[in-house]
Amino acid sequence: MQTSRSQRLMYRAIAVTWLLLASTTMIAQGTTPSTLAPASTPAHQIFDLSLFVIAITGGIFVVVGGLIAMALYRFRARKSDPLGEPAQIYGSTQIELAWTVIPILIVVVLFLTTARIIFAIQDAPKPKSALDVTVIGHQFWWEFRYPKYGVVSANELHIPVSSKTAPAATFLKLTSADVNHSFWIPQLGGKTDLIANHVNTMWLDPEKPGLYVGQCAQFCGSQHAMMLLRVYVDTPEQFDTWIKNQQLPALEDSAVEAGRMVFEKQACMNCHTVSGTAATGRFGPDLTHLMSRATLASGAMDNTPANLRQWIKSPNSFKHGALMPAMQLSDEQLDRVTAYLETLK
Ligand code: HEC
Ligand SMILES: [Cu+2]
Repeated sequence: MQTSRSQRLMYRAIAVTWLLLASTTMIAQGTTPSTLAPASTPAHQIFDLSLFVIAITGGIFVVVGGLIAMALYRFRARKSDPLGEPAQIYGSTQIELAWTVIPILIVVVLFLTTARIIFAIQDAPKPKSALDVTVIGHQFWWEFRYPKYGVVSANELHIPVSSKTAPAATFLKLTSADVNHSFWIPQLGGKTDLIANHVNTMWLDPEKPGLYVGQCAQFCGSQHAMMLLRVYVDTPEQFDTWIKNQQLPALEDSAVEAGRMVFEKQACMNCHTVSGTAATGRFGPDLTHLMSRATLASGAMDNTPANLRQWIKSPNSFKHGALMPAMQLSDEQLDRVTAYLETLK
C-alpha cells in the first residue's frame, strides 16, 4: 500500500516534533553540545547575533508568507470571474526598486553586525592573567599543552572558571599534527580550525564550573565523529589541584613492574609518553595521568579497566581506523599492562 501525501506529511510532522522535544530535553540535561545555552562571552555574542538574524529573517518570513497568503485568498478564482486570461501587467519601477533596495539594506545590516561581532571576539585584548593552552589536533584525538606549567594532557581540557571579580580567560593556540581539524565547544565559543604549520587563536571565559562537551567540527578521517571534546571548567581550587597532579611524574608502583616492562618492550613507548620513565613517544596521547581522565580515546568510551584492556587488545573494536595498532598481546601481557596503566593516577 502506498502512503498518501497527507500521511507522509503527518509522519514528517511527528519526526520534527520528536526531534525538537528530544533536543530540548538533551539541552536541558547539558549532555548535548548546544549553541542555545551560551556560558562564555564569545558564545553569548554569537548567540545574541543569531537571535538578531532570526528576528530579521523571521520578520521577512512573516511578511512574505503573509503577503502570499493574502494574495492567494484575495485573488482566488471565483465563479463570477470573466473567462480568459486576467489583465497582464508588465513592469513597475517603484516595486522593482523596493524589492532590490530593501534586501540590499537588510544584507548590509546583517553583514555589518556579523563583522562587528567577529572583530569584537578576535580583537579582544589578552589580559595578563590569561591562561595559555596549546591545542594540537591529531587523527583522532586532542593534545593539550600548558607551557607555563609544563603540563601535557589529552582529550579532556581543564580550564578555570572566570567571573567578573576574578576574570580568568583561557587563550588557546590551535594547530594540527596532520590534517585539518576544528575545535568546537558550542556553549563556550565559535569553531576554530586547526591547521598544520599554522597557528590560530581563540579564547574562552566560562562563567560556570562544570563539564562542557564538543567535538571536532572539520571532517578529518574515518574516526572524525569519535574525536570528542570534554572541557572541565574548574573552580580555582579544583584547577590548582588538577595542575599540581598533572605536574607530578608518573607514579612508580613496584607491584606493576611487569606491566611497565610490557609497556616498554611492546613499542607502546614509541608512541606514548609516561613522564619520569623511558617512554617519550609523541604520536599518541600522553599517558602519565591517564587515570585522571573520565574517558578513553577522545571520548570513545568510559575509562574503565575492562574498556582499557579491550582498547589495548583491539583499538578497532571502539574506533575503526584509529591510528593505534592492535599489538597482538597475550592475555597475560594485556592483564599486566592494563594493571600498570591503572596506576597512572
Ligand atoms: C603506532 C603508535 C602507537 C602504539 C605502538 C601504541 N599506541 Fe596507544 N595510541 C596511539 C594513538 C594514535 C592513540 C589515540 C587513538 C585515538 O584516540 O584515535 C592511542 C591511544 C591509546 C590509549 C588511550 C589514551 C587516552 O588518552 O584516551 C591508551 C591507553 C593506549 N593508547 C595504550 C597503548 C598501549 C598499552 C600500547 C602498547 C601495547 C600502545 N598504546 C601502543 C598510538 C599508539
Ligand atoms: Cu578532527
